[in-house]
Amino acid sequence: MLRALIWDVDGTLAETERDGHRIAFNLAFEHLGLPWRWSVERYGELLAITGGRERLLHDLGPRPELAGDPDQLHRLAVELHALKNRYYAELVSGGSIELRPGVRELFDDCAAAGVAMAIATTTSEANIGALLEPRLGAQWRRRFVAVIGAETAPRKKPDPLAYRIACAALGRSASECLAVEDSRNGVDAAHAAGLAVLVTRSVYFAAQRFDDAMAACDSLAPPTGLVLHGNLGVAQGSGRIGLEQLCGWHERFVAGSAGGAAGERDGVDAAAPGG
Ligand code: XBP
Ligand code: MG
Repeated sequence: MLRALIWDVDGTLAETERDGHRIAFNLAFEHLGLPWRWSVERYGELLAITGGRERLLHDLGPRPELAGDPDQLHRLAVELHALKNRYYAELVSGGSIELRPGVRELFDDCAAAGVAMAIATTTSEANIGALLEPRLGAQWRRRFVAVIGAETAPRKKPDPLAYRIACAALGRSASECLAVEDSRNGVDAAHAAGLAVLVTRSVYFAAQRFDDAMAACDSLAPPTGLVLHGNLGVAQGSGRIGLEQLCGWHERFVAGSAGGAAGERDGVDAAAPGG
C-alpha cells in the first residue's frame, strides 16, 4: 500500500537545471573573470555527473590551464560552487521558475489523504529552501517528514543513500513508498533503494522513455494530454495525475513485481489517466 511519496527536487519540482543552476554556474564563472560558459547543450551532457561541485571538477579538470595542480582545481571548484549557490538562491527567489504543473495539486492530495511526503535530492538543503520557501511559504518544511539533501546523503545519485535515509526517516519500507523523479540517475537511485518510480521527464530528459520505471510521462498535468510509458504499459488520457490514481498504479506495480510479472506487460492497457 502506498504510504509515502518521496520527491526529487531539480527537474522534478521545477525546471531548475537549465534555467537556474546552469545560469548561476555561468554567473559564477563571470564573477571570477573566467571565460568559460556552459551552453544549454553542454550542461545537458554534464548532468550525467550529479552534484554541482563534482560537475565542475569533471568539466574543469581536463582544461590545460588547470592541469597538474589538483589543489588549485579543488579550491576553484569549491569557490565557484559557493558562488553558484549564491546566484542560484537570488535567481529562484525572483520567482521566474514556477513549480511544475500538477506538483502543488499532488502535494495537496497527499496532505488531504494523510500520505506522508519526503524529499530525496542531490542538491543542498539551502538550495531546496531557496526554491520552496517563496513558492510554498515560510512553513514549507512542515509539508515533509524528512528533507534529505547533500549534507545528509553525501553519496549522490545514482547512489541509493538519499532514498534509503528518506524511507528510514518516514518509518516506511521501500515497497510502501513511491519516488517521483525526472532523470536517469534519479530513477537508478530510487530503484537501487527498492522503490517504484513515477518519472515526470524534465527538459533534459524529454526524449527518454524510462520503460523500467513504474510509469513515465512528460508532466503530472500536461496541457496537451497525458501519454504514459513504463512498466505498467502504455496509456493515454487527459487531466492531471492525482494521488488516487498513483495508489492504484503502485498497488498493481508492487503486486506485479512480487509475482515476477512486472516488465512483461508492455502494450497492456494501463489504468487510463483520469479514469
Ligand atoms: C540534481 C543535481 C544537482 C544540481 C545542482 O540531481 O545533480 O547537482 O544540478 O545542485 P537530482 P548542487 O535532481 O537527481 O537530485 O550544485 O547543489 O549540487
Ligand atoms: Mg532531478
